[in-house]
Order: sequence, then structure tokens, then C-alpha cells
Amino acid sequence: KELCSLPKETFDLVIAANRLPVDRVVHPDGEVEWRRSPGGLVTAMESVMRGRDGAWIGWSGDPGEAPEPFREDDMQLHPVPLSADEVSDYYEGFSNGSLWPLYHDVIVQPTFKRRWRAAYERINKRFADAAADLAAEGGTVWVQDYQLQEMPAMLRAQRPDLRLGWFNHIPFPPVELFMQLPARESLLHGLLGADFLGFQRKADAYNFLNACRQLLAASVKGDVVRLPDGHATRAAAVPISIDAQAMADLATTPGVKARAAEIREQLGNPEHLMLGVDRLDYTKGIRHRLKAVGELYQEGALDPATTKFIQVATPSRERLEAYQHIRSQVERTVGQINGDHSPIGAPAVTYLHRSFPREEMAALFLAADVMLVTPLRDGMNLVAKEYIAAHDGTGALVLSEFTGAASELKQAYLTNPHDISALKQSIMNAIQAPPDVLARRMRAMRRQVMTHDVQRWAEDFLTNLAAAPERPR
Ligand code: ADQ
Repeated sequence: KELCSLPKETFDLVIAANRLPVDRVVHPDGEVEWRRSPGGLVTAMESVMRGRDGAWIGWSGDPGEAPEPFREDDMQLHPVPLSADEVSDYYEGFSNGSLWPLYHDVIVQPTFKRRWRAAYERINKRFADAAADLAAEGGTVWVQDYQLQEMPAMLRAQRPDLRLGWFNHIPFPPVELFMQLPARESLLHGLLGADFLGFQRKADAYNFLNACRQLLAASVKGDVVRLPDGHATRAAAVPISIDAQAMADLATTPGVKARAAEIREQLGNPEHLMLGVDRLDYTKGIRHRLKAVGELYQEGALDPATTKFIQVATPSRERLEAYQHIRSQVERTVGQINGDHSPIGAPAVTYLHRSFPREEMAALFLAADVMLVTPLRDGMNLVAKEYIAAHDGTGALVLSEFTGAASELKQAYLTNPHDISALKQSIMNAIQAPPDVLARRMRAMRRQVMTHDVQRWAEDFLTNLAAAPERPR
């Protein structure tokens, strides 16, 4: 009887994420086009949806009424509406003003507002309702990220027949920090509606299990949490990755190679080219990086005429005050360094506050001798992996110990970005390393990245989900 009440078109695999994998583009003549958004998640999902009946639930990116569901790349896309107030309360408010700073070690003080919390719950319910409608009997629903932590339990209440998984793209904080969150128990209960929870690092899964142990009346044995009603959830690390072969291929195309050479030429063919690529976010350690580079110029350890630094900082969450603040700090510091040290017509620091096509990103990676990835906290950091996939020879990676990537890329120049002296030393070690040392380190890191790509991540996640609460064989 229940089966008959389901709508006709249902799907075996449903992905739920805050955003749909497409961006709306309006042409000058008014025609609307949906363009596939760049990024690994979309690629990974394409690979697991091949040959399956798949749907994706998410917000279109525009406030107001949602467009009608539509098909794109063999996937059913199901837009969830968000009003302008909901964007500001659920997305900018609770997701990015409360959870994001709290889960990233309180680098910025989180703000808690009851109105934001209420909107978060309401939107999670909206996503759960949409998934309940779309998922086929016994199907799989894979929920993505910190914006949808209450959705699993809400969905299980309606559809106990489903296999439910959730993946956290950002860190999960230590219980001492997580405890600050108002109504923290309901978020844990929300997640425990899932069968399997995937985290970037073992430490994140451990933090989650520990929060359950300390804050809930749940039994935690090994990596499994069991609720009084008997439902069991397994939590484990499934580190995300990139479409490594696609980046490697892109970096060997003649166009990208020529562009990489051109970038170096435009900078006056520097002896050393350093690169940073980040969303302009206070978690990424851009300020600490600039401080270190500025001091190295100041002390004469680096010559601003022959060592250049490109910092790409993608505009992000620009309506939030903390983001306006970090932007002005970064821009002032770049101005100061260039004012103090740049030769005429050849800035020491090239600062780019905009998005670029994949080809240009690949050319930048290829052009750079040293990649500076120095977040104060980062779930994984895909840029580190992209740099490695783009380099089939030398190149050096300076990598913060506070990234998920540091658990996999042991041959990077690992560093503590809070310690400016240590950071400066790591940068100098990377710059001065002999080519054979760099080649050896790069080979090892490349092996890791090329064999652990995003397609494998998606398959690993789904295998874990299918077996949960047991471990897959
Ligand atoms: P992000 O915090 O957005 O992701 P990251 O993992 O570095 O960080 O991914 C950024 C992506 O955007 C990379 O693919 C990068 O190449 C691209 N990009 C950055 N600047 C760009 C620009 N100006 N133009 C074009 N492309 C640009 C969150 C978490 C991370 C986690 C990922 C995936 O914060 O820790 O690694 O999700 O789980």
C-alpha cells in the first residue's frame, strides 16, 4: 500500500547537498542556461551515477521560487527553494556564522541566534521531505556536509526503508568546542539517523564518536553508535580527493604548458615562483602566509626581484562581516608588501581576487615551483592534491598540519602556520631543496593522489554505506 503512494518517478540513488551541481546563467537575450559547476564532487557523483538512476536535491543559488525539476547529464535535478530570509538565516547564519567557525576551531568567534537555528531545522526538514518523495523503495540517499546535519534522522522517520549516508566535508570539532553549540544533542541525533557517517580524517570521526559518548545516552562501541531503539550508525574516515587523472591530463596539454610558461614570463621569469590558491576565508591562513613571505622579503632571505608570489583568493561569502574583515586585512597586507619591496613594474605579490577556468588554474599550478597551503584548519584541502596531480617532476608543497591532506601527504613540507618562524623555515626549506629531493618527495605524493582519486572516494563511501554498521570486507 505504501509503495503505491510513492510518486511514479523515484530514484535508486539520491544525493542531497546544499547546492545543486549547476549554476544558472542568464544570457543577454534572456535565455536561461544551467551550466555544470566545476568541482570534484560533481565529477565523483557522475562516476557513481553512471548506469544508475540518480537524482540530486539542492538549492539553485537564487533566492525565491525554485525552478521546476529538470534533467541534466543523465541526472534528475530537483531544486529546493530558499527565500531571501532563509538564505540569510539558514545558509549565511547558522551554517556559515555558527557551524563553520565552530567546526574550524573557533578561529573566528561563532555567533548563535535562535532564529538561525530555527531556519536550519526548517530547511533540513524541507530537504528530508524532498528526498522522501524522490527515493525509490530501499534506495540510497547520500547527504552532503554541515548544512544538512539534521536531515538524516528526519528522513529516517519518514522512510525507514532507505540506506542513509552523510559525508562531512569540513572538520568535526573536539567535544570541548562542539559542546558550545546550542541544542547540540539534536544535531548529533540528526546525524545518528544515518547508517554511515563519513569524515575526512580518523580524528574527525573520533571527535564525533566522543561527542556521542559524552553528550548522549548512546552506547559507543568501537566506531559504532547504537541508540536505545537499536538503530546503529558507523562513523569512519573516507578522505575525499580530486579527479586526479583529469588534472594530470590538463596539465600536459600544449595550451596549458604554453600558458604556464607565459605566466612565468609575465612575471619576468622569476627564479622562484610561489603560489597560494584559496577561497578568501579566515580558515585558510592567508594572513599568516603573507606575514611569513613579507618577513622573508624584509630580511633579504627572498629577493623580491627574483622570487615572486601569486595569491589567488576567490571571492566567498561576501555578505558576512568576518569575510569582509579578512578581505580588507589581506588586501592591506598585499599592498604593504608590494609598497615596501616591489621593483617598479614587477610586483613581488600578484593578488587575484576572482575565479578562473580550470585551464588557467592548471597553468598556475604548473608554473609554480612552491605551493603554499597553510590553513589554520581545513577539512581536506583539494588545492594541495591538485598541485601534485599537475606536477609530474619537481615542485614543492608547503602544507599545514591542520589540513586533512596532511594525513595523506607526509612528504610535503609540513608546517604549523601559527608559528611564523617555523612557517618561514618551511618555505625556505622548500625553496632551497635540491631537485632530486623534490622529485623523490613529489613521486611519493603523486602515487598517493593518483591512486586515491575522487572516483575511488565515492565508491569507498558507498561500499561503507552498503555494509554499515559492519565494516566492508
Ligand atoms: P573549500 O574550502 O572550498 O572546500 P578546497 O578543498 O581547497 O576548499 O577546494 C577549493 C576548490 O576550488 C579547488 O578545486 C580549487 O582549485 C578551486 N578554486 C579555488 N580558487 C579558485 C579560483 N579562483 N578559480 C577557480 N577555481 C578555484 C571544502 C572544505 C575542504 C574540502 C573540500 C572538499 O573546506 O577542506 O577539501 O570542501 O571536501
